[in-house]
Amino acid sequence: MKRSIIIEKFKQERAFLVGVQIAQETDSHFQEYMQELHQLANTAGVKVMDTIVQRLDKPKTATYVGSGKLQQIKNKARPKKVNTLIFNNNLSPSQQRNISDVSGCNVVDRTELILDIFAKHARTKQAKLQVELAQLEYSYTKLKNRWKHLSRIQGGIGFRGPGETQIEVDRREIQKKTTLLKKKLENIENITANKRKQRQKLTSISLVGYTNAGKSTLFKKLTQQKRYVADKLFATLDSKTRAISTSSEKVLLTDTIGFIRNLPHRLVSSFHATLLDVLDADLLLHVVDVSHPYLAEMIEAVEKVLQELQIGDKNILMVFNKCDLVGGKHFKFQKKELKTKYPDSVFISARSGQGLEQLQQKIDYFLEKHKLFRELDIPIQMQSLINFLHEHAEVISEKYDSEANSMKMKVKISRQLFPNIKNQIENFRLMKYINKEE
Ligand SMILES: Nc1nc2c(ncn2[C@@H]2O[C@H](COP(=O)(O)OP(=O)(O)OP(=O)(O)O)[C@@H](O)[C@H]2O)c(=O)[nH]1
Ligand SMILES: [Mg+2]
Repeated sequence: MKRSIIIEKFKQERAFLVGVQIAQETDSHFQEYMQELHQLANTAGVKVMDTIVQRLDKPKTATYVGSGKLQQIKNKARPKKVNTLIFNNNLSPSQQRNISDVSGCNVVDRTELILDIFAKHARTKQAKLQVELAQLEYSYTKLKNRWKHLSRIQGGIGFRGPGETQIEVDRREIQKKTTLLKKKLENIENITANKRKQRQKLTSISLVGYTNAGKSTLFKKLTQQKRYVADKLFATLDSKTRAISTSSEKVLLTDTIGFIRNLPHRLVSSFHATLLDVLDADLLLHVVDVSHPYLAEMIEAVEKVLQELQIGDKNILMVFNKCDLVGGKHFKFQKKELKTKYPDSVFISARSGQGLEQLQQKIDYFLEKHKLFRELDIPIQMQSLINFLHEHAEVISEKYDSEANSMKMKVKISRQLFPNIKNQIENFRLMKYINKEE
């Protein structure tokens, strides 16, 4: 008995991918989207037994695919021992229930599949809470009328992970739980915000981009740090920050979660805390897989999330990655077009190292452009601040003023650093003045 339960648990889920190609969608675009769904299913550990597609003017309201097609799916599923149907779009609760009733299979939509991957890949407490919140938010909107369906099908994609125990409680319970989770996340956010504040003294750069673009590979190359890299979607959920040295100063580099097309707006907000690192950065490196046939769409998806986070106007450097995979006349033409559209872009291969020097030069150039020339008069007692400036700014000249007992320094310093330094000096002077008065 016990053994059979264990076997059941480790038995791989077998699924059909189901897609509706609507009238205005081209074949190649549809196929690419289905391929991405296939990759998502693989990442979730599901064995894809077949892909079933139907052309329609628009999806059917009741069952998404036509009723004849659904019967066909049912007939095919049984002999292949398929227990799950994964759809290329998001489904309404009633569609999900109807399809499940007819087919007898577990029905999963694209967002649920993505959330399942999130649940599997979440490592830190914060990421786990964020996934749980995202699952709750998504199930909340879909919960109505799902009881029958849920009581019959247990486990499987969409019901795994931290969210599963909450699925069967009622809406109010879910709301209560959501509020609690948000509070817990807020607490963690406060702690990370404090850490961030401490780090704020340094200029920071964040890697953003579509999932699988090569952000972690580039992070690894630039920091020489170990980082999980995989040909999987959403390999990275937790952000990671490390210091790197540029030609003139130390800066912080952060690797972040990847983005994907058509994610419900609310899910982005569940990952707000993780994305704060992105919000905070002085420069974003937008990593793009240049070998992807629909890279313009990937770029657009990332830009859309950045806009949702209201950081569309940040300094962004486009980094076209995986150049080792492309070549020939067509690429030459494409490169020219991209260069015209994004004059501030670099072409690299994070894997082979090609173009990394040019990327570093661009980063240096950006940092230089955003520096200020300032003259500072620093009380000699603030030796640690003087040392700090030697490490993190370019000291052009320094002269000891014996009368004022201070160091007169001419520095070239980053815009981020300067207000903090100025404050420190002013506070020191103020405290000295107050102490004197007393
Ligand atoms: N050929 C080639 N493959 C690359 C290059 N950079 C990354 N890859 C591969 O692309 C896949 C994804 O790389 P990651 O660095 O994990 O991508 P990511 O953007 O961090 O992905 P997520 O964390 O899932 O969002 C891996 O199989 C890498 O080995 C490159 O320059 N050339
Ligand atoms: Mg990654």
